Amino acid sequence: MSAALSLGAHATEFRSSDIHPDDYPTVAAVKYMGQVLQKLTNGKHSVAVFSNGRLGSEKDAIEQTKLGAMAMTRVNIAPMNNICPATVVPTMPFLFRSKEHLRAVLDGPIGEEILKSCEPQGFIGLAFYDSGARSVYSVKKPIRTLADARGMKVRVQQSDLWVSLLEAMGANATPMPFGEVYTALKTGLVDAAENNYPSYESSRHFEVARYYSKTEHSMAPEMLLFSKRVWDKLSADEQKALRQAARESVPYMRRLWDERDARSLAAVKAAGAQVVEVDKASFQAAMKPVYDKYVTDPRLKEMVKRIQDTQ
Ligand code: BDP
Repeated sequence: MSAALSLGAHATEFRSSDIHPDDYPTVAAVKYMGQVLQKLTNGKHSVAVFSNGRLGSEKDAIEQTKLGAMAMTRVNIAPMNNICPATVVPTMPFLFRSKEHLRAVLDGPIGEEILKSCEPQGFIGLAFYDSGARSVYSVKKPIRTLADARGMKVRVQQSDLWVSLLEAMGANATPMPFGEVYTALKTGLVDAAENNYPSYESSRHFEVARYYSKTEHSMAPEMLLFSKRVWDKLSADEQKALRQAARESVPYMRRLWDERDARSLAAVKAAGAQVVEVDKASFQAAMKPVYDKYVTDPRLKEMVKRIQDTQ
């Protein structure tokens, strides 16, 4: 399969992948982006979203996008951490004070800078999407303090930074693709995982891991990436239309996100999941080694400072 399906004389359909189901805000946002693109290009270009991980894990999708076998992919920022150094910054634990803080930073010059920094690696960063705050959820016992996390086997995304982050909590981090987590929780391969409410709900992880402990340790956002190989073959007008369509999909996604976040929380609670308050300060205090290891480059240090200074 090629990245873009030719639809006659000039029209193309760009293929994009997502591990989430069709009704998830990220999938809906990329579909919306496709509709805007179609309007902007008078029907010449469109987007086909392959949801539910039909085109593979996020790591695979990133590889396919880099090669130009796929035009686009929507992934969490985590699997980009090992590829594009500046992406570690918005992943850092307890960096953002709130959703509003995160949005203000990603909408501004810092967001632009991070998206642009992925270009040398073969990716045109089109947009950031919301992903809420991630918290740890466990099968056997709730986590209330840092001591409770000690020795727990916790699934993390495929990123060295994420391994370090959970190790800083005293846990044993096990990286694996999202699609394998339900079974891993069920069979006891891991004791816990971590995610936002919508993913905890849509993946049905809440059925197995009933204790959702509000660590809110990272607000690692989602990214929409376009293949530079495919991009370089497009005209300046086409590139402009793609950027505009992606930009317009951001507020649309945020509306869906806010709504879904609340709905997912209500749904997991109704299904018997226990949302547990934690001693957040103990977790926050344990994160210094993660900053010491991943934010060493002076430019990244400065970026962290600029984020903290953003109102
Ligand atoms: C979800 C992200 C998705 C990641 C997943 C994960 O939306 O992109 O693949 O977490 O934990 O929140 O792997």
